[in-house]
Amino acid sequence: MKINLLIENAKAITMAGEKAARWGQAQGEVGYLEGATIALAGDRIAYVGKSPLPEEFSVDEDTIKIDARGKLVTPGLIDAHTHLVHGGSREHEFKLKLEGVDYLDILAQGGGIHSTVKATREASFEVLYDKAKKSLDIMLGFGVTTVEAKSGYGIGDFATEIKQMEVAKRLDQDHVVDLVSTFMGAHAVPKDYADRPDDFVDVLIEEMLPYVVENKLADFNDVFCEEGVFTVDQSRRILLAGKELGLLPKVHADEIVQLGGGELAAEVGAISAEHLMAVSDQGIEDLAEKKVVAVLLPGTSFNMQKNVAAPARKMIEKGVPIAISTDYNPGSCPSENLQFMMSLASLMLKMTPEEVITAVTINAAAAIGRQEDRGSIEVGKKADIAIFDVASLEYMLYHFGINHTDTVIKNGKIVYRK
Ligand code: IZC
Ligand code: ZN
Repeated sequence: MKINLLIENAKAITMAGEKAARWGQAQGEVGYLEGATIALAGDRIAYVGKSPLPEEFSVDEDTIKIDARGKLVTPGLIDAHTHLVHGGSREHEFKLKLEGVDYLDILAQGGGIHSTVKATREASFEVLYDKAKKSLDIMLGFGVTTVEAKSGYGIGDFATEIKQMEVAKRLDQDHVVDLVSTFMGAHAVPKDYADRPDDFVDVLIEEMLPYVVENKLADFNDVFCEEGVFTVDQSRRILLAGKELGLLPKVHADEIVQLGGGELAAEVGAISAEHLMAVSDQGIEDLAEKKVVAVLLPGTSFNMQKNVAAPARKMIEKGVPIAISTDYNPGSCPSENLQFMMSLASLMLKMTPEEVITAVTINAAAAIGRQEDRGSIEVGKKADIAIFDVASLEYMLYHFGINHTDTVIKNGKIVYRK
């Protein structure tokens, strides 16, 4: 077999093992391989090991060689929760937040998500595409090779919702980063439905969900289950209706107010429950029992400035698999920097660096149903690899706020170099 790219002298965190999310103690057991050779053929990983490359693999003058001595090699990072495609920004809310005005109060007064809905509606396909592409380039630079992208800024205006998903679809084709699409029509109640939200739930279920499925616009269906947004009962209806059509549920659960979103995610068989800053003990028990991946977003906790963080240690103790993502969005977390979120996961959620790297690789893959072909450095998986200019994982998280990326490899090709 011909090798296109050979990484030598690597200190690698392979995450090799079962092709599934890790929980409990296993979340922190990552498996270092020192002095490793990693060989890539086409878009796949062909060999990983400590010995010299076995003879069945051929290396010639076309083979690109990377000497990774002194650097850290990991699977390409995965950002499993973003609101990538949107128009405009919300820096006008920054001052309000510093004055102590609540995120949900801004939303209730018609700002927040509604202001991004307006900006997204007014933006053309091209404008949304260019803006999202810029963000994807930034993410790639941070070592991210797969990104989940939610719609949700069209809400009542279905054409805008579709435009967002079409942009994500096009970017998945055009950009080296892979995109996984989530329909989030239930991100806020449109203003015209403010006094009859159940009618909007009917529209979502009867008109929007079938269209999304027929046109293959998304893999997942997400709901903002939150006080003043969608109730647990409304969320359940929307998630079960989507599931019946083949869209796996995801839930923005117990982000700000404890409504029972964690319990709901487990009940409807969600692939993931996101945020969980206010999750109940019962919610944690239920997520652990069903092995729903908890996608925690410490950048949002940090940016909300309320000194509340998701109870990650309790989740790990109870056996909930944890992923860490950016939540990149124009309101609660305007940052694409997953490496910063990794530091915050240690500093704010008290996760060990090993638990954190699991959370942005194999567990993040599991949160978007891609654990079979990515999230670890193993023979047969996609050749998506990040190389960081750090001697250790501890150093990477400790030296926070900067970009440690040296090289990013996607589908077996070098796509970013410092
Ligand atoms: O635009 O505010 N939490 N949805 C739920 C968001 C944050 C995104 C936003
Ligand atoms: Zn979100």
